[in-house]
Amino acid sequence: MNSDPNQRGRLRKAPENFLDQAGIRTVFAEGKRGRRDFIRNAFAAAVAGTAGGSALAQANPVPAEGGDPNILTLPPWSSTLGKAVATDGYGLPSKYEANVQRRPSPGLTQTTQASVSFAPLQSLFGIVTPSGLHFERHHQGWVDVDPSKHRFMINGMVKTPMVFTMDELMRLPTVSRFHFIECGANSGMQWGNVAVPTVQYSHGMLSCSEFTGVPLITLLQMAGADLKKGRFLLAEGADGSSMTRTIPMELIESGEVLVAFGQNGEMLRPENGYPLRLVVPGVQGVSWVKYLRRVEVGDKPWATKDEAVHYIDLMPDGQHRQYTSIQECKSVVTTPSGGQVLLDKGFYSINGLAWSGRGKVKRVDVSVDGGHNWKTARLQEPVQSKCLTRFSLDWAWDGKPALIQSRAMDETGYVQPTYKQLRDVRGTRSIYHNNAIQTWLVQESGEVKNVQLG
Ligand SMILES: Nc1nc2c(c(=O)[nH]1)N[C@H]1C(S)=C(S)[C@@H](COP(=O)(O)O)O[C@H]1N2
Ligand SMILES: [Mo]
Repeated sequence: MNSDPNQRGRLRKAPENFLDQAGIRTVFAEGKRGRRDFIRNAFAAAVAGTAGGSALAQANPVPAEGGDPNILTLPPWSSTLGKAVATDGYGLPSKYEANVQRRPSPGLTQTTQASVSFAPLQSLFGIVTPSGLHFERHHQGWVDVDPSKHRFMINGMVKTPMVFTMDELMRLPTVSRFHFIECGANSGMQWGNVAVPTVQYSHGMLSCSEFTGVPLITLLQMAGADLKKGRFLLAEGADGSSMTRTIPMELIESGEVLVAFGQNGEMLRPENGYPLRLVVPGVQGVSWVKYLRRVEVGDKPWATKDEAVHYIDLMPDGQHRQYTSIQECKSVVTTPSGGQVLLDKGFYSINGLAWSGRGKVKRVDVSVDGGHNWKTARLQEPVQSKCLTRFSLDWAWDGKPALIQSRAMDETGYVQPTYKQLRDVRGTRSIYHNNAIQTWLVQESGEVKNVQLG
């Protein structure tokens, strides 16, 4: 084992646990160039503090003497009575925001039952995805579960099999935590070098909410689960998809896995699993079983259809990698991004999202020249574990073509790979777990396009 602590951090050995059963965790060496970048980046970060000010000086508001009629004349809403309180009782966004919607991808076959719609990442601020814009992925359509009839059962290697009503569950002590959920197939179309037009379609199977629920370990203890022998848990949903996934017990013992009913301060939305879903922080979306009705404690993985046939990674040697559930460190610039147009030269706040299924985001670097030079971005506080983190960098656009990228690093020292690094290990025939660095080309016209660099 290498004794250089930096080297050790970057070339982390695959931990010998269930999630990495195949023993082929994708780990990327930064190599010598990376180390130099590291030093250069530290320098760039120091400069960015001062350089930021000069970029901002190029921001371009219209001077007040311009006599903008929108400031000189009172609009009707300033000189009339407002509307009475909303009578429908549940607030809606302004009608001027009607184009901010989740959308099914034009490139994917949609049937009424098996479908996906993507969150509009280009339109969101901060880290929370409003519940009505949360991406949706259903293997057999979403269902409208009656909470008074919904039951949650614990069986398998337990002393006392138990069945809970929603009322019984909701009386227990709860926790509320912010976590991202990302479908393992997010960015999947880009394996084949398909230039998906917008960040909504390239990265929008990603959302982040405050989830409220009971730690699953509490419920397992109530049922007297045999945690010595029962090292695995099967989670099952109540919809027609027979969604079943194996969860390793060490994740549950960490206390992070929740049996959740709350999302952003209210009950889960039907599309997101109302009235109960599993929250498995850091793990790909498919394991976050919705309409959760049963968990079973067992002593080996189940190899169900959704972990033996689907959600496996086809490697270059023709073998399949199984149980690669953790969503590795990834980031994407959401502004500017594909389909947007920069109207003028001058100041822009490049910003985007970074996340890691292994903990906190430690740092994000941004490049405007396709990865030759990097500057360290600001991270918006609080930076939370297995949660989206918003980053930003001040930028003055000179009107010339620019290649915008972000590269995230998590607290384990893992660095988000380039497409070349990713393909060297994973080949080109995968569907899942594409966490490569995204590139947006800003053209002289100001139009922003998705391009793929090695
Ligand atoms: N019961 C059930 N749970 C499910 C699914 C499903 O179809 N049925 N889809 C899974 C997949 S593939 C993903 S990515 C996430 C999506 O969660 P969301 O629709 O709340 O975004 O739910 C998972 N849980
Ligand atoms: Mo998924």
